[in-house]
Amino acid sequence: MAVQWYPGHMNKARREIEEVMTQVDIVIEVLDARIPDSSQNPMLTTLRGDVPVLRLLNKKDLADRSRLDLWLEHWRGNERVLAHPFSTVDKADVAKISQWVSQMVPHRGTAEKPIRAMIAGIPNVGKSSLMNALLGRRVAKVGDEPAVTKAQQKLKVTNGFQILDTPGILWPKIENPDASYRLAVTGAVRDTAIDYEDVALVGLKFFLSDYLEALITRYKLKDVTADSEPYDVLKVIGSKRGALRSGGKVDMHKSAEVFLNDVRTGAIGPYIMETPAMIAYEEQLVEEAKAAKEAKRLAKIAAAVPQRQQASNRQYADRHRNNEKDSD
Ligand SMILES: Nc1nc2c(ncn2[C@@H]2O[C@H](COP(=O)(O)OP(=O)(O)OP(=O)(O)O)[C@@H](O)[C@H]2O)c(=O)[nH]1
Ligand SMILES: [Mg+2]
Repeated sequence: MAVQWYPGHMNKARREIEEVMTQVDIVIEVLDARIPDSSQNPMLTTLRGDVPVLRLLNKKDLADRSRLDLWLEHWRGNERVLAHPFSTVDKADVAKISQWVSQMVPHRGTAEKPIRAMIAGIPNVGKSSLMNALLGRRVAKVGDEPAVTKAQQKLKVTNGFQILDTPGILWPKIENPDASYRLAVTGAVRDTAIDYEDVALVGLKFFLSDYLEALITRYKLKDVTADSEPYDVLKVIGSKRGALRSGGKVDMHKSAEVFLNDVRTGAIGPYIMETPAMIAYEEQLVEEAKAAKEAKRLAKIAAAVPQRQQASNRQYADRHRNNEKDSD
């Protein structure tokens, strides 16, 4: 699946972040609480070096609290990582940020030595909403468009706490195809090459296995179990919600739109698409696939050696014959 991040974009973002990292004391990494792993940027950890990170699991209003706790537990113990469930519309959460950053950067926080923070995250996680909420005014445009790059300036949150005026926009994980689908289901990445209907079917398969009751309740489904075919269920949802073509047949594309819209706005109920155990398993599969590919490449080289040897033997024999002819 092609999530549209071009090498040029990545290199530019990487250079910018590398440069900025020398001027900041803490990174505020905004994640989508519904995909705590897939909404991370794999490069950020490397670029960050020793700079501590405050991970805000944003959109907690859409997330399932019990799975959120698994992630908090998973990250606990890393002294350079502090993670909290978060919502940019929860005033109490926004008010706690100063305290959280002070906890991570205790040696700064005065007017002379303010804590300098950078907000970073993949598209659509809520970086602009966070900046606006922190400053109590509209400094960044909320929506789908990436921020316009301009000269970096610091904005004052309090006397001892500053944030950079442009958040670092990073690319999501794209190595794992399952992660790409989850980014598409939650709406973190909208313009993908994959078919809308496919995204809806992946989402539906997930709700059937992990949140069956919520799904049944939302659409008043009958005779649907975890083993039901997602395609059949999507058809039922479409017919119930009036996603019909002229003639009364279910329009599967419209059904997919209806369903995905419900998933993205949280109308089915709070959910989280990944757990630490599941990610560990997927990472293992990705590693195995990489290892298998490498083994295949090496086998091909090994197989090519005898061929090369044979070819050089033939060349040698030909040369030998020609030499014999010449000396005749
Ligand atoms: N449900 C919910 N939605 C939120 C929350 N915070 C932000 N959003 C929504 O998420 C969407 C994206 O928010 P932005 O602040 O524009 O995200 P961004 O990270 O700046 O996006 P880019 O500039 O594209 O990188 C908007 O529709 C926000 O209203 C939250 O806590 N809960
Ligand atoms: Mg933004």
